[in-house]
Parts: sequence; C-alpha cells; structure tokens
Amino acid sequence: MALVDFLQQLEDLAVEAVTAFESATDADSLEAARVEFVGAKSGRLKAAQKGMGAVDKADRRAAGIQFNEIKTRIDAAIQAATERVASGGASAAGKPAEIFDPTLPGQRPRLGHLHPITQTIEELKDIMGRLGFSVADGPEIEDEHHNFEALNIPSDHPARDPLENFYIAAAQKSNGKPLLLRSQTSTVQIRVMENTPPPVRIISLGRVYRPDTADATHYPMFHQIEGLLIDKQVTMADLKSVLRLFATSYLGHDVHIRFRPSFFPFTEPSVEADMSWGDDWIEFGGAGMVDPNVLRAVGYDPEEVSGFAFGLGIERLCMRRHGVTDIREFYKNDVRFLHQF
Ligand code: FA5
Repeated sequence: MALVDFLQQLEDLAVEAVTAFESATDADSLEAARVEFVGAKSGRLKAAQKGMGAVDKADRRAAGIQFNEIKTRIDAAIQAATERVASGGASAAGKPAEIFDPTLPGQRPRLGHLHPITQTIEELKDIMGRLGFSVADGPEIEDEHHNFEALNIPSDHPARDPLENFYIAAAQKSNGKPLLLRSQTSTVQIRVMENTPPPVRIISLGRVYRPDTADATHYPMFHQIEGLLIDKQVTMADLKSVLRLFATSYLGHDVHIRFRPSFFPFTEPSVEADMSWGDDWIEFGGAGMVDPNVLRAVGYDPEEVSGFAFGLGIERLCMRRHGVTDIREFYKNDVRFLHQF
C-alpha cells in the first residue's frame, strides 16, 4: 500500500474517533466508542496498526510515526470525554448541560384570545339581551328573495346591481335562482317573520359582504347587528329610545346620537343614525319603521302590528369604543394590534 493512502486512512480514523468521543453523552456511549476505536481485540486502531504491514517497507517508519501521533490524539479525546462524562457534562458537540431548577415558575403557554370583533359581538348580545332581544341566525349565502324582494327592493333597484353585490357563480343556484353573499343582515328579519307569528323581538349578528373599496371606514366584508321588534303600537319613539340606550350602554354616556332622515325600501319612515366621535359624526347604522308592504309579505297584518328595525355596523361601533381610526386594522392579522384587546 502506498504511504499516502495509509496516512489518509489514519487521518479519517482519527477524525471519526475524536468526533465519536466528543459526542458521547454518558458512560455507555463513551464505552461503546472506546470499544469500537481502541478495543484491544477488534478495535479499529488495532486494525490500522496491523494494516501498517502492508505499507512499503521503506515507508514503514514514517507510517509508524504517524500512527503514534494519531493514537496520542485519540487518547487525548478519550481522556477529555471521560472527565466530561464523569462531571455530568453534555456532549461537547451539543449545548452545555441544562440545569433543571424545579423552583423556577413554569413557562406559561401563550394563549390567544377572541378577536376584537367577536368580543364586541358578545358584548352587544349581552346589552340587547338585557333589553329582551333574543339572538336569531341566518345564512351568509342568500337568495334574492330574502336579500331583496321580501325587503321591498324591486328587480330594477340599483342595490341589486351585480357590481354592488357578490353573486355566486351562475352554476351554483338554488332551484335555478341566483345566490349571493348577503349584503345586509336585514335578510334575517324576513326569515324570522316568515317563521314566527308576532310579537317578535330579535337581534341577528354576523358577516355581510359588499364590493366596497377598503378605506378607513369601509371593508368588503364587515359585520352588522340587525334588530327587529314587532308588536302592537310600536312607534318611532321606541326605536329612538332603544338605539340611544344601546349606544350609551356600549359607548358610554358621553356619546351623542343623531338621526337623519333617510330612505330604505323596507322601512318607512327611515333614518340614518350617527354617533359623535370627537368633533365629528360617524354613521353607525340605518333604521326605521318596518314598511307595511314587508309586514304584509310575511303574512303579518299591518293594521294589527307595527315595528321597527335597525342595522348597525359592528366594526364602526368597536372602532369608536376603542379609538381605532382604520377599519383595516381588524383584518391585517397583526398580533401587535390584536393583543391590545
Ligand atoms: C343597511 O345595511 C340596512 N340594512 C340597515 C337597515 C336595517 C335599515 C333595518 C333599516 C332597517 P347601510 O347600507 O347604511 O344600511 O349599512 C348599515 C351600516 O353598516 C352603516 O351605517 C355602516 O356602519 C355599516 N357599513 C356599511 N357598509 C360598510 C362597509 N363597507 N364597511 C364597514 N361598515 C359598513
């Protein structure tokens, strides 16, 4: 065998052995490495020593010198590993041994919490629950009957324009009729009245969708709280009292509320409700007395019962309460923002 090949074998062996001893973590792994590399009978160092016989005679002296040097390196590695394992240290390759201190407090897992809008929804349910309103639910994918027709919104009304709504692909129709993501929670008014005789006193909270361009106060997906109260002799005064009570309960007594005349096809008269925010006003919802046409369409007698309805933007209420100046913050998924709630 050429000297150069033998020297290379020795070097490889030394590197492997030193790595094995440095990685030994306890007495057992140290002993296993010792047997493998320097075992008296079948250790690999012994085998290398025997292999020296195959080196050309003229080179044997040089091979022997190198062999002794490698043996010294391996012995030093065994010595270091033995001392380290005896003193309880971790492997030299790993990190220093961790000291376990049972008196330290445990590490609390980081818990998340409910999204601020979900928290707001719970609080609004609570406030309205105290006023005697129970919670009703409705689907987010709606048909045109509940989103428009039953709400007195005729087929040529601009609110039904495909550009103003998220219609679902034509293939997905219900009995051949188009479906859309609901654009308002007023759909639930109809669903409840269709299935419940008066009196009715419900709220419904959930997501609605409109292709609005996102800005500080608009988002294409947002949440509304709908309210509907139908009974004998319900008046606009009841509506205004409930909305004022609701707003002060959620926002505090320093909030001012104002009502502006407005128009919704399903209420008459209709109002837009604004809340004060600093020196400004911001619209938080629409409301009105339920139109007799709507009552008739669900089988109620408008001579017998009357009622009011409102639909308020939940994000805007939450923004006013917490001083959030941009609705987009709620949906960026930035935990630095979210964990403040
Ligand atoms: C309605 O949606 C009516 N359904 C409200 C109603 C219910 C009237 C019952 C009468 C009787 P409007 O489109 O104005 O109305 O929306 C109501 C509120 O939702 C707004 O005042 C605002 O607070 C919120 N809102 C509307 N569009 C957005 C949007 N893109 N992003 C965030 N909030 C919005």
